[in-house]
Amino acid sequence: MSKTILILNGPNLNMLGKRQPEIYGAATLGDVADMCQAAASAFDAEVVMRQSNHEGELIDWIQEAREGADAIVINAGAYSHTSIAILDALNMFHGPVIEVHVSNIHARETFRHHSYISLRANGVIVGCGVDGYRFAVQRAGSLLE
Ligand code: CA2
Repeated sequence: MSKTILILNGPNLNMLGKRQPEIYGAATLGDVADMCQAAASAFDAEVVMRQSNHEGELIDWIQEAREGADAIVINAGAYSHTSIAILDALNMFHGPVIEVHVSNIHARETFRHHSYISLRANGVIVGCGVDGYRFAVQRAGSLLE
């Protein structure tokens, strides 16, 4: 049966491809969705791409994923560094969780070096640009096989 990979994006990631291309590149979130769907098709999975600037909405989607998704790829943006609530929600999800950061958070300000999401993540991909989303989808697919 076909698998569903939920790709969640946190605050400001709707600006991908529209601002600060020197840090985040030129691809939009729509481009990322297309790239990820192409990668997921190789193992008969579909991706569902979501973005929210609101912590509670991200938590609602993670809770819903308990019924509707097999794996989660998440770039929680700045909430990665602050949100115990998103970590708690991810801890209630049973499938693979892969964390992505477009930029290399370890080469940036010290407040970006720690991620609460990493405590739950089965894998973490940082600093690979938007290709990191594709790598994350491929890893989620491998873990689901
Ligand atoms: O590198 C990443 O993917 C981040 O999760 C991006 C977050 C940042 O707070 C994290 O520390 C690292 C910021 C997202 C802002 O996204 C933008 C994209 C394009 C233009 C402006 C902002």
